Amino acid sequence: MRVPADSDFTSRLRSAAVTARVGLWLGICFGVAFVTGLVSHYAQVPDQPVPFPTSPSWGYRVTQGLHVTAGTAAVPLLLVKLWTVYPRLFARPPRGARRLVVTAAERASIAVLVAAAVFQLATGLANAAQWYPWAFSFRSTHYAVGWIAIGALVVHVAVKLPVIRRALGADVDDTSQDRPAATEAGVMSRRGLLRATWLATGVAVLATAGSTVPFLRRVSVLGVRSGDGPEGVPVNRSARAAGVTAAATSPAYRLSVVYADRVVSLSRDDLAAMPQSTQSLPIACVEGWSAGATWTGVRLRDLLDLAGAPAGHDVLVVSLQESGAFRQTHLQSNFADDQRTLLALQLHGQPLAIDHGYPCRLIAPDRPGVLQTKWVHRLEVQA
Ligand SMILES: Nc1nc2c(c(=O)[nH]1)N[C@H]1C(S)=C(S)[C@@H](COP(=O)(O)O)O[C@H]1N2
Ligand SMILES: [Mo]
Repeated sequence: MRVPADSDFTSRLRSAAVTARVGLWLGICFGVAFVTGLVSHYAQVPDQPVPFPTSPSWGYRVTQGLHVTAGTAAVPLLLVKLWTVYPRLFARPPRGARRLVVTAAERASIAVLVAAAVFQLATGLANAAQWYPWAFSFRSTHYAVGWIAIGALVVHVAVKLPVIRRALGADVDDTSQDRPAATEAGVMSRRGLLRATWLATGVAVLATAGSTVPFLRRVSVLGVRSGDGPEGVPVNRSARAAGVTAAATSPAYRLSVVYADRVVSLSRDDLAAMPQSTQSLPIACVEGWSAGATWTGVRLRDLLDLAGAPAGHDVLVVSLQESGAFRQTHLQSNFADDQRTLLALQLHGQPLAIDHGYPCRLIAPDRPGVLQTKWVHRLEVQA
């Protein structure tokens, strides 16, 4: 088999005019995904120099919905963009040592960009589909590679800025920046290709956005877990998967609230006998789905008061679950002291289903779903 040469690619569709237009939207998607990704990462850092805010309660729902939607939209854009530029892979290396070094450096930076971009979209999509075919920690790896991708993107845009500006400033059918080999009309017009690209992007967005935008739910064929679960709220990990069914339904269940050497022990009936508060707070999973819900239960602050804990302390929230990354979470003091933060006993006016965290679960405003601990067993006020 013969390796193709740059001159084998003759379609005028593979032009900077198309690449720059698709690239602009791809850059916007990566920018949005990067910024919202930083937010999501920071929200999950236990020790926050600047406390993550508890308001608006739907903030994380919006930023994480945007994150997953922007990543999904980037998939068709990246595919089209790579298609328009890949003949360059087969371009002959230039003559002369200096130009060779410059070209090699440019190629290497593009290799890093493409590898990082493909890695981010592939791992992000797999995560949104709750498929973890790898051994590394998703969050720290996706975060680290996010920096590499955005760094390589900034370098790439800076290097290509003259070409991008000329391409975006001229008509889409302008051929002044085309490769010399691109001399033939493509299978469709450039406008047609762009329209098809925007359409594919729109379909990708609609197919996933319904996991977080309720009225799109019916069109979101690819949306994961959009509404199946007791009370119409999706379930991420079931009680059976977490191995807590027996402990959660046992009459011996007690909640312990621990502050210094004080321990307060409460049954579910004790919790139900305390003053109850009802709050509308969404569950917003890092995987992109979210759902608004109405919770009723005991204010976390009231429980901390029972143990004599003053305001301003972080709380370790420990579940009945014996293993797994989310068996316990760190609740920052501003969340612990917020009047809307509950140890919920009910969802939509019904006793919590076991898959939603019976006997009781944490629900706090503007908090990533992964930290809304279910089947709570102990609250340990930190020193
Ligand atoms: N103990 C425990 N709590 C947990 C989890 C878990 O695995 N174990 N999963 C979390 C995740 S990832 C999400 S998105 C929410 C989902 O809550 P739901 O299943 O009630 O919708 O629960 C959180 N609470
Ligand atoms: Mo989640």
